[in-house]
Amino acid sequence: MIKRVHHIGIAVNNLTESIAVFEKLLGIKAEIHAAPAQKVTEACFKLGDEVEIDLLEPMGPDSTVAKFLEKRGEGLHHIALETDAIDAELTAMEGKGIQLIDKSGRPGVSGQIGFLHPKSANGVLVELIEPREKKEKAPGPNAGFFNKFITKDRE
Ligand code: CMX
Repeated sequence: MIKRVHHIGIAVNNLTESIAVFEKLLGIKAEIHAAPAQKVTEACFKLGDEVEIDLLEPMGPDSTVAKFLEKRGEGLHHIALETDAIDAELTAMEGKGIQLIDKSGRPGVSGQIGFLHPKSANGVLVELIEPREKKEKAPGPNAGFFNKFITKDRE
């Protein structure tokens, strides 16, 4: 089951410059993680307990994010949706005719991740994520802002 929007990924050319922009915009500090398996450095802004905004800077020219920046410039790169069973969710998506990039979950910064092809989601790259730390606590101050875009009875 898709539970909520986990994070929004934004591709940037210069992480240091973009961190300054988003710190001003959001009024919070970023946590910085290297994600060599995804070939990106990420700056994560945690909005309450609910949603993260992740800035992504490619580690080198062979990164998929570098290719994206070259072709389309800075901007929205992907939306990550949380599930509690990544492999089952990917299999279910494939069964519904959605084109997968990853057939099963692989390790990401915050948990197991798998991508759906943007061709199957109106041009938006969708990541599924099964977080390492599962959140069962009460909603934070931003609860409901992004989640209103998710249909509650989706499976
Ligand atoms: N959002 C929307 N469309 C995208 C896209 C994105 N992020 N990335 C590529 N595309 C589009 C391209 O514009 C292109 O469209 P057209 O055919 O209309 O020109 C099409 O997808 C194919 O793109 P491409 O440049 O030829 O690149 P590839 O086919 O080699 O790869 C994709 C595209 C999506 C399969 C690849 O980027 C991928 O596997 N992405 C998932 C992994 C990833 O992006 N990891 C970084 C995130 C790190 C993290 O947060 O952990």
